[in-house]
Amino acid sequence: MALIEGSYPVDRPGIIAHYREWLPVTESTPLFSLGEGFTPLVHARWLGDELGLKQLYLKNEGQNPTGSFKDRGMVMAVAKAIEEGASGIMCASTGNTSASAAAYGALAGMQVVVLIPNGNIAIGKLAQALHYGAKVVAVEGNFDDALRLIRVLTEKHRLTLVNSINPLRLEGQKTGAFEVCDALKRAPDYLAIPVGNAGNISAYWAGFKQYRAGGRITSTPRMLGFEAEGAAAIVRGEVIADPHTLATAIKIGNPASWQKAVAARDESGGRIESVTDDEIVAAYKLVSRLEGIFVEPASAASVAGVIKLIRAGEIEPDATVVCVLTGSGLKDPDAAIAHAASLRETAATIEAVERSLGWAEALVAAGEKLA
Ligand code: AN7
Repeated sequence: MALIEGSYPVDRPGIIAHYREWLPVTESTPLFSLGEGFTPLVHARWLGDELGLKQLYLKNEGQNPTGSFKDRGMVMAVAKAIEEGASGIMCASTGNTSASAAAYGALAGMQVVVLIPNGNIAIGKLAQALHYGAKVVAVEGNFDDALRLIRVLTEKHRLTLVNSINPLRLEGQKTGAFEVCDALKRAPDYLAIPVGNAGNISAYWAGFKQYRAGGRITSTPRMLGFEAEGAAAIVRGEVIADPHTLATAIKIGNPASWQKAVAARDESGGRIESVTDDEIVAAYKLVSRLEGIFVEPASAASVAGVIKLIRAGEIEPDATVVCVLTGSGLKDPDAAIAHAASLRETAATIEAVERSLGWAEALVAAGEKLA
């Protein structure tokens, strides 16, 4: 198999090299990598105790090279684009896809063009796309408008479309399911995941089915997908013209992989439900405070959904549950600061710092007690 003429990590395989027998890889597919995949599956004891779940695991996809799960799909899509001699790639994005496309496009030496909904992507993602050197076009419209334009522009200008409607994206992303099973030595009972375009839930389901067919696992999990309430097209059964949620990554009113997600739900005996922004924020804070894992708001939808189902008695306490945490909290510092305690600003003196922490009063009170 050909190795790309260029840079790659020498100390770890990429997902293409590691899972090549399960992927559409040929002799001329470059073993192309930024070191994506092999993210931690954390046995979440503190959060599990809080929820009454002994076997709760968090798949921390924020540890991918650009800080989201998109890297698994992008490495595959870009490797195949190289193999096919493409000159450039293009996508519409709520942010993470654009960051990932820009990074892998830079590594491949390709032209990258991304369309984003103006004013509606987290600042870290925008910084990444620009910094990696993509041409970033901010359109007056939402993600669904941008995706509509991309379908036409990629045809017209013969660029490779790298949104998750490109099946190679899902091929790469299914390796997340392989890793979960490899780590647990079995399939979990439930796999909870945020849903935006519904590509990732479809990819994980494809991965579980393939691993079962290949004899690596004997059962498959129930797939639990969670949309944000203001963008819950699949739950409501209709396209949402003006979706809204603070979780901008999943602010999508017409999911591209809608039918695949419904099939994943039905074939697995699972469900697709919605969570409110308040439920997302509560889970967002809980994951960082209890487990030390900083995620972006959209990623917390999987945990918010599990909390909701546990409280409703719909998940058994002895079940093995995996929540996919899709992206890093560093992507969206504005959301993080808006939902955290406020900063304590003081003069640079011992007394001022103690006062700001409430320690001065505590010392005075202790002194009074002694007196
Ligand atoms: C952190 O970047 O759609 O259901 O354009 O960034 O497969 O769409 C991002 C989606 C979940 C939803 N969590 O995954 C994009 C984009 C995070 C995300 C999703 C996204 P899909």
